Amino acid sequence: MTSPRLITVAAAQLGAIQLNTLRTEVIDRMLNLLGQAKDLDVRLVVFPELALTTFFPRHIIQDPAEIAKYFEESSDENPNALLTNENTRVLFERAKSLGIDISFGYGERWSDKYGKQSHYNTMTYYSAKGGSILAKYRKVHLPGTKEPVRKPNVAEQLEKMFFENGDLGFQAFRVPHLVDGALKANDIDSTRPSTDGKGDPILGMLLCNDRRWPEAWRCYGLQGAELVLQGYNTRGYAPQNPGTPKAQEELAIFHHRLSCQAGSYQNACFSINCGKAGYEDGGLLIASSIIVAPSGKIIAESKTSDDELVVASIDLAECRFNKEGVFNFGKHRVVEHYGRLIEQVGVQEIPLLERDGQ
Ligand code: ING
Repeated sequence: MTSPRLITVAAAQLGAIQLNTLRTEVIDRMLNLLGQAKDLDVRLVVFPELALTTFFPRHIIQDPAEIAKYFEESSDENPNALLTNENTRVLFERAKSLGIDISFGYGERWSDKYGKQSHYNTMTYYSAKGGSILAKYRKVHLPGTKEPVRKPNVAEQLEKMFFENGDLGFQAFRVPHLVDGALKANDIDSTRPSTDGKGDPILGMLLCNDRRWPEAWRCYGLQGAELVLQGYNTRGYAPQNPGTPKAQEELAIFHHRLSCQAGSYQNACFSINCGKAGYEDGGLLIASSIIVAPSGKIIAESKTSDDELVVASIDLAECRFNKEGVFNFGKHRVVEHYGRLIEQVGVQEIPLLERDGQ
């Protein structure tokens, strides 16, 4: 018998943001979506990857002052500067006053204690009740090229130029105040055989390209994740790719759904997958923000390519069925045969066959 762990959640899809769109304008749009969420009793709102700006890695930008415009500062001395930064503080203040947890992606410029600066494609999780940032994720799987391709009819994807690889791994975290009756550490006693699935919800974060990699989902699955939050900016068309614009967009949406549905199913978790959509600086981004159940089924999906709140009431207890069944990792994983997964990076084709008759 599992008691319900109910929570109403939302993906706050954003329509396009142009290069010259002011941060204040974007944040007003985000506040508007938060207001809509409040009216629907939503407790957690997820915004896209790089939610505050255009998807700037499609541009070749080399002037450091220009690059700086797309990043939020934080440092070893002030790791939670995001809470008080001029640009972003209003988002957190509103989330707190509405009692809604928020998670969103942003460009992070981090200064370590020696003053060395690093740039990351980052996602934050803010707890409204606690009034604090609970977790930070830095994108691990950066797609694209480190150098611009600089060819006519080639859409640039320069995340490897703008960002360093995330250095925080896939660390799941528990979020208090989201479900009623969650067990706490000091509730453990010998009469209770297992607290699995009974504590505060276990969450993880992914950014865009990460969702295509089963290893990333599995790292969260192995920590008991019940809900994965994922923000994306996925182009629907690139002139260098095969197929008509329409066929390319359909395929991009197919791969997006396939990845999110497989990740959720194979790790028996819900996922909230939130995109930036529409024509941004002339490039098409797919919409299809989706909330996925542990069955792998899509339970809510955006209908437009604009700012749109996609809402679902979910019961995290539904994760138990597959976590205790087909994907009970403790019972069914066979790790002695998985060594290759971490010993090897690229493909090593097996040997060629001998020619016939020799
Ligand atoms: N963007 C893309 C994404 O994974 C991409 C890049 C598109 C990679 C299509 C592979 C195929 O959706 C981001 N922002 O990671």
